[in-house]
Amino acid sequence: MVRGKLILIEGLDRTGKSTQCENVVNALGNDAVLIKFPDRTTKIGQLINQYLTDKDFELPAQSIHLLFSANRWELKEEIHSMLKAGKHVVLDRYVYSGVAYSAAKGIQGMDISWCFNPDKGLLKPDLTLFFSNSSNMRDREGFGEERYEKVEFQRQVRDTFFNVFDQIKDSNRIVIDVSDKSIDEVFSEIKPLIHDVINKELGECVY
Ligand code: Z5A
Ligand code: MG
Repeated sequence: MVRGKLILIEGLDRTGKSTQCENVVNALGNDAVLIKFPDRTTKIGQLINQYLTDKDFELPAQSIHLLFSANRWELKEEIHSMLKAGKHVVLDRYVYSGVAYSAAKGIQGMDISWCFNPDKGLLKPDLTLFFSNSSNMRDREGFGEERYEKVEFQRQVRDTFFNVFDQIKDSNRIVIDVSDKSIDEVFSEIKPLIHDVINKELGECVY
């Protein structure tokens, strides 16, 4: 059995990650499964959801950071089993979001290295597509509804993502500039990259 590939779409808020994850999974049909982080359906995911949507539900930054990571660990074995069974797993956000959103808060001691530690040992994607933009995504539907959706914080997150990429080396990561591109244009750009990775023979990797 040839193992499936782990494909991650990461990026800034409202850059169209979920839209393109769905496009990819639809294009791959029965061979692919979509997993979105945070997975708000688990016990830990429900706490994360409450934190993101209820401004009166406060948690220390360290606690919510560890919950996001714990949410990825909850699904590690399930993802591993699907890959071993030959399914491609498409991830909508993962470790890089975990590190960047927490480190961007600028809390003493919560630097990139501290934030990355709890994710060490998780499966590393075979391909990471990072959606970047130069234009403002705040006009896209839904922006501003959740805790982190503030223009100034998003600017800090953007800078932090690139600092994270300097510190966590990953030769399987490709930055896609989605500014002023339609949904179809972005999909046309990523389709050949997905096609390439699923046809490669690759060993399994962990962070
Ligand atoms: N977070 C964290 O802190 N730590 C972690 O470990 C993880 C996450 C995993 C919730 O994430 C928050 O959790 C997030 C990071 C933090 N906070 N912020 N900010 P989420 O993934 O659940 O967030 P979301 O609600 O799904 O939003 P999103 O992911 O940022 O949006 P998106 O997936 O990138 O965009 P979309 O839903 O595909 O598209 C948004 C709208 O734009 C929609 O109406 C589309 O039809 C439209 N769209 C999409 N593409 C285009 C193009 N190309 N042109 C025009 N319009 C488009
Ligand atoms: Mg999304």
